Amino acid sequence: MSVDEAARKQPLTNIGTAGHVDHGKTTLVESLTGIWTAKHSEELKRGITLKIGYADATIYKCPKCPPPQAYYTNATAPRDLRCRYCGSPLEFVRKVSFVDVPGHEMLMSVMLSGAALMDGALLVIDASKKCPQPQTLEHFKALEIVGVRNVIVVQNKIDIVSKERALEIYKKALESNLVRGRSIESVMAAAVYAACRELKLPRTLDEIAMYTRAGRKDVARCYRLLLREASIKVPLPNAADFVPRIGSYLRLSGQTIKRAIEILEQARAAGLTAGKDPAGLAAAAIYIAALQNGEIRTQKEVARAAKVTEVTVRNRYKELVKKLGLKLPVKK
Ligand SMILES: Nc1nc2c(ncn2[C@@H]2O[C@H](COP(=O)(O)OP(=O)(O)OP(=O)(O)O)[C@@H](O)[C@H]2O)c(=O)[nH]1
Ligand SMILES: [Mg+2]
Ligand SMILES: [Zn+2]
Repeated sequence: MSVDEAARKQPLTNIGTAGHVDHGKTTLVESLTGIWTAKHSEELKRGITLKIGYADATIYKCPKCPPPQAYYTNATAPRDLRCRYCGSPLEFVRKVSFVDVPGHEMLMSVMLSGAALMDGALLVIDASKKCPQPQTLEHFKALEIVGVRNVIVVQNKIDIVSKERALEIYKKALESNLVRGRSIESVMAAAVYAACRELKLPRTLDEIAMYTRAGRKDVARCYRLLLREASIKVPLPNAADFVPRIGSYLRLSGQTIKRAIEILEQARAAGLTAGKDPAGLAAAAIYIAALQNGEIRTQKEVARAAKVTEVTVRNRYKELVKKLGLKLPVKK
């Protein structure tokens, strides 16, 4: 590497975070850099940021695609550094450092010392809360006073604005006496699952059950009751809806994601998908597509990304390969 090139690969810009406590600043930095900046034991225990955190990210750009899809970071780009949409090799843009500050009102002084280092900032706003929250305003003013002029407002948690819908479904469950004799948690989880299904958000029952003390079985039972007793209608889940999320978690190329959707389409036409868990099917299709495109991921990795068991991936995979007569590269 030449001296010029080495210098170019150093981060020259500090991008800060700002915004009310718990709105998702550290989470945003993690999704851009792959690094969870809150490392102190007290922070991990309490789940809030107490000190300034740092993480670097490299920004890449596809020379052919239009923005914003042209942009990637080292944490979001496919491993082969080719564009997910068109396959072009990505070009290095620059390296930046993120300066992640706490949002808690007691820690305003820490936020201010962080702000002194910022060239620009991301003001994070939680879409599910009323806006503006006190520290949203306070941080915004602080940035202004310190002279940070380049501020981008980022709205996140847009995936949970359907909370209202989940509550409505829960209310319906209450009215139809469904809650009697059942844990409130499993009924609530079933309502959240129903809301996700309505909105076509690919979340599995297992994923949702994970957040409750109720088991998957309980939640599943409540969900079925909910559909029947409270006559809630939800569209059937589609395996293809799960593919982009699993694929991006595994950092697969766009080509592989496209291929996986093709395989699922073939499977559907051949009548192999009815009654099968869509996340498991999507995982198997991704596993096959990745093998075919030489982007090897293990069954374990794929199972983890899809939040299904390895046995499910293996069974669905064997079935798809056999019944669709798919060709796989021979192991060397
Ligand atoms: N559903 C959902 N949850 C999110 C999102 N972003 C963050 N969260 C959750 O919100 C909570 C707080 O996230 P953090 O990233 O710790 O928030 P923060 O702004 O860094 O908090 P402080 O540093 O303590 O001010 C965590 O439980 C996150 O998992 C999102 O886009 N959607
Ligand atoms: Mg934080
Ligand atoms: Zn591209």
